[in-house]
Amino acid sequence: MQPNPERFLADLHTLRSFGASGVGRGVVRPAYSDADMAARDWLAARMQAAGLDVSFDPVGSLFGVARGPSLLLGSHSDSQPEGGWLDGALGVIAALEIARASREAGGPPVSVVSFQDEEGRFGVTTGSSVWGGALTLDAADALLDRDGVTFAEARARMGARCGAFVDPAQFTGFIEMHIEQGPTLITSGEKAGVVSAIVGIRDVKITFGGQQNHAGTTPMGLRRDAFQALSAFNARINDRLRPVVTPATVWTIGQVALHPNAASIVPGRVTFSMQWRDGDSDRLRRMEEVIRDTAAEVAAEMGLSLDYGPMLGLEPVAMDGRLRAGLEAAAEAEVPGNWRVMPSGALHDATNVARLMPVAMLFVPSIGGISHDFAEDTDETDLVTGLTLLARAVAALQ
Ligand code: HGY
Ligand code: MN
Ligand code: MN
Repeated sequence: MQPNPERFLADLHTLRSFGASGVGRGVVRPAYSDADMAARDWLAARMQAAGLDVSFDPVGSLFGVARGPSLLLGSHSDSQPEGGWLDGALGVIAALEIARASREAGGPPVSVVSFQDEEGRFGVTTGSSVWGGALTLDAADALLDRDGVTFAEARARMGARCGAFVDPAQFTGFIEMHIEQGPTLITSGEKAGVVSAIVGIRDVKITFGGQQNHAGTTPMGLRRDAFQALSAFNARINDRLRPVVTPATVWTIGQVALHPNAASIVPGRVTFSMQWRDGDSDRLRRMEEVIRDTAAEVAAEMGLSLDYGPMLGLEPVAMDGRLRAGLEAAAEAEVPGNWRVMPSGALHDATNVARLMPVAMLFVPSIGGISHDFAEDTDETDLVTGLTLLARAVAALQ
């Protein structure tokens, strides 16, 4: 099988044009946006031209299926609100190119997927969570984005495109190629990472309710200020998580809505996201205890109400031994001594697909270790090395 680097890079750049931010190679292509749906329609046409049987499932995940039992390759084509051109897109276009190259070579059959809402406009890897069974469609439909739009309303935008769920039994395994999105490979100078396991995640919305009031007349001692509560909570959890975590554990308050968000008003309410990730489910649980206890303590001390929303979560997942060994052998053949086995700190659709079939993942370096930012990039030579490595692995694994 001979993947075509020019055709691969040309398609990757065309996909980038859907929702191009105008800043570097950035994209703004959140799930179900006009840019996302236009990109999916273009991808569907490319899959059809590659001889694949194309369909959208009920949530808008796009499948191009080869005849007979096949390996499934792919990732996602939606982006963060400010995203890069490669996060997800790389895995989808590499899959498309390998499916084409494989067909031209007379086999093995390779199928392609672009999952919907991996970036969690509504949840955490929503499209593959539904396909994999971690989330029911009814539960997904009730999820809200940050503007209060439901998942049901958003997926209705895909209209008549959507059909039935694709039967996972026809796939022998799933391999997702992705940029690393962190500093490890770019720092070591290695060209590939074969993933050992993907971390687990917990994600919850917390609300402190205080008393909105006049910022000039309300004495400091009488305030019930929601921002002060968030500030105290953040300082305390950073302190209290220290005995529980390892250097690999991460936590983030990334989204904050302060009400009414005005300079002369003591804020009456704050709702914020609290997310934490680790490779050990028990540590995730112990972190949750610290987070819940600290939120309750701050609310009680400062006289605020506390609402602890529903928690979304995915468990850590180990990669399949056979598929991983296939990637490792291909890595050693393509870039001898210049690759490593490593965990993934980012979430990926592979986590959910692991409930259905064996999964594995391949990383290529990220320049500056930057992702979820318009500045995300990878040297195109490294992209092609990853493509070639993946094609070698796929040919050997069938
Ligand atoms: O947040 C993540 O890890 C992924 O990019 N969805
Ligand atoms: Mn991704
Ligand atoms: Mn991402």
